Order: sequence, then C-alpha cells, then structure tokens
Amino acid sequence: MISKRMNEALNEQIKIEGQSSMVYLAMASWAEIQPGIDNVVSFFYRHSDEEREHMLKLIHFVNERGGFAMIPAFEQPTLTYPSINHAFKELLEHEMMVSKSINNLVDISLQEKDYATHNFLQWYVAEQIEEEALARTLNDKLELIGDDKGGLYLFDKDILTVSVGTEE
Ligand code: OFO
Repeated sequence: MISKRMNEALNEQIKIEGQSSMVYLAMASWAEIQPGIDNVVSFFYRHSDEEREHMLKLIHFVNERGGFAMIPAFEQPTLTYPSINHAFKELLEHEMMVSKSINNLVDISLQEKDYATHNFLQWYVAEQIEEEALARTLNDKLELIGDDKGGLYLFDKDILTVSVGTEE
C-alpha cells in the first residue's frame, strides 16, 4: 500500500509526464507546418507518445498499489518557436526539469521507506539519463549547424535513426 505522501508525489509526476506529452505534441504540430523537416516532425510526435506512455505507467502503478491516480488538467504549452533550435533547447530544459522531479521522487520513496516505489522509479531514472543525453547531442548538432540550410537537411535525415526512449 502506498502512503498518502507518496501517492500525492506520484500524482504530481503524472501531471509532469502528461504535460511533457502536450509540450512535445505542440512542438510536433508547429514543426509540421515548417517546410522540409518531416523527420523532426515524426520525432516530436513519437516523443509525445512516449511521454503519454510514461504517464500511463505511473497511473497503473499508483492504482495497482492501492492509491488513486488523479488525472490532472494540463497547462497550455508553447505553440510556436522562432526556430527549430529554440524548440530543441526547450526540449533539453524540459527534460532537465523532469530529471530533477524524478530525483525528488526517489528521495521521497526512501524517506517513506517505500522500496517497491523506489524500485519502480529506477526505470525512470535510467530513462532520464538517456533522454537528457539525446537532447544534449541534438542541441550540440544544431549549434554546429547554425543557420546552414544544408546542415538542417542532414539533421532531419539523421534524426530518423534516433530512438526516443528506452524499451519497456
Ligand atoms: Fe518522461 O521522459 Fe521525458 O520527460
């Protein structure tokens, strides 16, 4: 059985994962109306789907452990970006915020002596390491490219090979 404090903290994370899904969905929609970056568009849509999966995983866990996963309202995500570089920069910052939040949850699970939740959260810890590393690599590439259109063309080709998250 999950404690009230742990339940509330996990519910907060449900909101964060769902919000991440909305943020990347908005990026996908914005990217879709930009010319010539079709694979970036798919990347954002896939990323949005992944975040929804992360949210669902938490919802099932909380409910299975005798808690109640409350579905929250989400905030309006950013709708447009001055450039693709700006979108990826926001993606990195967002992932860093998520990692902090996961770390905080791990802390709470230890304080609560909730080792089942602690164990469950290890998947998210590993996932965040991957996601942050990927976001950093993509930002580094975009920085090198700068305003070069040919570079952006190659970036779009390249991103096709990138896998967004760790497997279940
Ligand atoms: Fe849920 O992994 Fe990104 O935020």
